[in-house]
Amino acid sequence: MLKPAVLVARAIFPEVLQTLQQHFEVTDNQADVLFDKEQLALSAKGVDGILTTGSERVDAALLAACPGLKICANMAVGYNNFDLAAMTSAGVLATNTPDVLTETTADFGFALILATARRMAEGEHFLRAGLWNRWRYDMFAGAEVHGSTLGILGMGRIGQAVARRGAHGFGMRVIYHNRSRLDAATEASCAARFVSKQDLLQQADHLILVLPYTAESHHAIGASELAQMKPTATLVNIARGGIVDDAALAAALKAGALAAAGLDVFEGEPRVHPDLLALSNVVLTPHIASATIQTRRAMAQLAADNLIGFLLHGKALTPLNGLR
Ligand code: 8YV
Repeated sequence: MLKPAVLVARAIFPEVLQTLQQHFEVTDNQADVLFDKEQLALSAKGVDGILTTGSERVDAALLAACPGLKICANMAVGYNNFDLAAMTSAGVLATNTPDVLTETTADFGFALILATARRMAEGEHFLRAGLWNRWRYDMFAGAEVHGSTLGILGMGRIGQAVARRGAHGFGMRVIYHNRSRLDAATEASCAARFVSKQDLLQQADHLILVLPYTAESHHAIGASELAQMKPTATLVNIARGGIVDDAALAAALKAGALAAAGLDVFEGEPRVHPDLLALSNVVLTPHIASATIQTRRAMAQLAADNLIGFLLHGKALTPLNGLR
């Protein structure tokens, strides 16, 4: 019997690629060439499935160019690179990788909160530049994390994991805002209190963004939201670029309307707004919140298992759209 054909759009763990090769005719991209739209469509022509990452956009044009396509398995929990409506109407299954990255991503979110509040990047740059010649009482004095108010915008799995760290590990008062309020038992398990977005902005000492990027969440944090925050507050974004208006954030940081920011994601990444690069009160990391070897391997394996499950047995593990 002919094996189904699969495109693995980016380099992945060799052992996961080998598993896929046992089941499928695989076109790999271990050279990790970044395909443009045309190259992606060309490479995906005739395949039954694609293992995508956040870098590959699956839209109506790609779907039209690949009429035999049955599934796109995203190696990411976020799926704003998918036009889900177009995929559903083309009868193409979409899958993502929830759960396997929750705790790891929350760890990194917390690391960014700490690094931002405690000015770790600034201190390190200062030391490396050879500027450290004495102790001083207020040198890189930052904001308290333990016992302060943690604000969480977006309270899905990762938001809840951040809340648990804040409440149980750092004795923080945790408040959150989300499209829908959590049930009482879940709220109690992460000791978090639902508040309006306005209260969240006004009360948080440290605000972390953990919501999906959609048309609705585009620039959810812009100039007017930043203006409502405490001038001593910090902002951390581990969700998606585009949720924050990066130009407005840079302006607020420059004006002292906000103390500091920790950013793992950027509008138009891998480009970073030059005004952010020019600031010292920002911690900038290259979209690595899920990046531990174990977690990235689990994400790749889950994406592969979704391809195997669906193309060989008719059932994916973590589908995003119902097809029939
Ligand atoms: C991915 C992420 O590594 O899962 C997500 O949504 O942002 C990251 O964990 C990235 O999207 C590449 O696929």
